[in-house]
Amino acid sequence: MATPAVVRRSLRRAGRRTNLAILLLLVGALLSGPLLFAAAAPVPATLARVGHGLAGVGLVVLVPWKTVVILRARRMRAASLALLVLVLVCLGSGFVQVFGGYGRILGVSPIQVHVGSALLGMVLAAVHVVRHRPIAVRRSDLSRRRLLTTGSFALVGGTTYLATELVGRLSGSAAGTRAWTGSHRLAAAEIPATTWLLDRVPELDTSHRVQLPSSSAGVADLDVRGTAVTARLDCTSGWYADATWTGVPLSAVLDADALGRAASIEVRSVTGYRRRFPVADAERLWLATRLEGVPLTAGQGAPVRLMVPGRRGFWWVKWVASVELSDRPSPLQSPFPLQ
Ligand SMILES: Nc1nc2c(c(=O)[nH]1)N[C@H]1C(S)=C(S)[C@@H](COP(=O)(O)O)O[C@H]1N2
Ligand SMILES: [Mo]
Repeated sequence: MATPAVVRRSLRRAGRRTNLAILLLLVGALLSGPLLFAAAAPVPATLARVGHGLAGVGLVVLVPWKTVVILRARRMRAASLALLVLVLVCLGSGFVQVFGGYGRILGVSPIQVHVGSALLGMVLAAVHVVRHRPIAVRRSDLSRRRLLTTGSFALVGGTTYLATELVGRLSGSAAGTRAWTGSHRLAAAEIPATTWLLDRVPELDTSHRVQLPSSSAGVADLDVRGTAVTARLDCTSGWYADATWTGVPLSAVLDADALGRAASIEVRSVTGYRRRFPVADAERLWLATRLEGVPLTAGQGAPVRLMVPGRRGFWWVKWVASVELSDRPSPLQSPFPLQ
């Protein structure tokens, strides 16, 4: 197919504005990615997911223009080449995640490759931007003519995004049945033992007790008192599962007065992994001992884990050691776990 004259002309002018657009799209991707990881509710998740998808598709649309820019350069630094490879790996793994469904190759999921390459690429991109002539932003970039050009790119990007979603649906690929967050569905029985980063599965038995502010709760007791609750566990590694858990809400094991005086609830794992919640969440935080009526396996957090309907998987602290009340507000923590 012959390249239309308007595209050929535009390709010849590839340069500063191409780089500026790529920089903006990368920043957009780096902001929307973590937002998508944090989001659980339909509206924020959809906004973050579509924004992230548009940034990715936008980068793909600009590939011919950036290719012209790269080919024009006299030489390519090793760091720039590494950055190029990382961006391509990042984009590629993103598309594999969307279309491929949940799976692991050699123990790694597409999302792990996606985030890993994004984090490394971020460092190299910063070096790249600093080393090269700064990308000047000109007043003329906002002229009517430029805005028309930018608008046509946005239109092509948006259309390509919609076409990609449509192909995903019509082709019957896994892309068509994703949740708002983009995660793929697994049956309750398929829930994989997952850790955020480096945590190890500890071996605990049912004599384990959960330390509370001024007492402790035995696992057998929690198990007897537990009621069945259906919730969605949606892991940032790209899968979700709707399942029935058996648990006791923290509001039933914490002293109401003490709860009223505290600013947050900190749930800590025997591994040191921890998350802090607002006190108002006490009735929505469950100490769970069973999944689908069966006692938890070690990988699932046995003998007791947190179950948090409405929050992404990394909030569901496994192998709970203690529940503490604190006067530190809950936002005062790393937005994502560190271990
Ligand atoms: N102690 C501890 N709890 C944890 C994690 C962890 O690494 N350590 N990973 C979290 C993440 S990221 C998810 S998605 C869920 C996974 O639960 P599962 O192993 O039952 O699938 O556990 C959460 N609880
Ligand atoms: Mo997760």
